[in-house]
Amino acid sequence: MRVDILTLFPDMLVSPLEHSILKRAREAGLLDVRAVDIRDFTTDRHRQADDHAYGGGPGMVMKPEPIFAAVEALAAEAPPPDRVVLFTPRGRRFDQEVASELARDHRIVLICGRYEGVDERVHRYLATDHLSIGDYVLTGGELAALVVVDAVARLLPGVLGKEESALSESFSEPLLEYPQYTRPPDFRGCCVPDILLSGNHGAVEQWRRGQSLQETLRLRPDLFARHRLTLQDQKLLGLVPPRKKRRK
Ligand code: 6GU
Repeated sequence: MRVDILTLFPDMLVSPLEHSILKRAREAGLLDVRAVDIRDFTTDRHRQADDHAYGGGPGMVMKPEPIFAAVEALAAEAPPPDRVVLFTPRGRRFDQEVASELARDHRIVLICGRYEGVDERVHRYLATDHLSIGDYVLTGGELAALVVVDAVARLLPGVLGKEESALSESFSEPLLEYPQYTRPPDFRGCCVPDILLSGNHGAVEQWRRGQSLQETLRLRPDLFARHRLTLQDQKLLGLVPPRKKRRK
């Protein structure tokens, strides 16, 4: 998948892409992320990419011309982008479902706005999608773009190893992950649950499922409400009484 990220601060994007799984994905040719400096598409001597807002008010607004020019230059390369995403607090909330949608694309262009704003014509006539990563205000879209690239990259075929991708299955359901432990079995008196040391794989699976359900119910009742409980889930939560032994 190819991702072009348009920004006034290309250096902000470098380090997060140079570590761990994203680094490996890029080296394997599964992910091609490029930072594009919007300023390179200005035509004036001062390379001016923002200007005062018409009508007054504080802060600068990102000018439309260099952003349009950058997207048009990129769109001339094949394959054409599947979408042009503008990061804005006004956008659709990014979540796992949006990540899965984006992961099906071959090529996307991401535009990072600075928080004071982007000329409305970019919103209306250039962007095909508008995304926000949550209800808080960032200084710009760069961190949001990195969040999206990270969440999308791990869904691309081959990016996660076999063991890691098994973990990703559980996220296709809106449930929180179960608690994980590693050695030592006793750390400052806090012990790993016996069941995990038992070697009984079936019992471990059930315990994990029960923990996922309980923790989701306790910490994220909103997520829990979206989850369809199986009969097995209801039993693990103690919602179904155990079947009475039939009397002979
Ligand atoms: Cl995409 N941009 C800005 N400036 N703030 C945000 C955001 C985006 N998502 C959440 N807050």
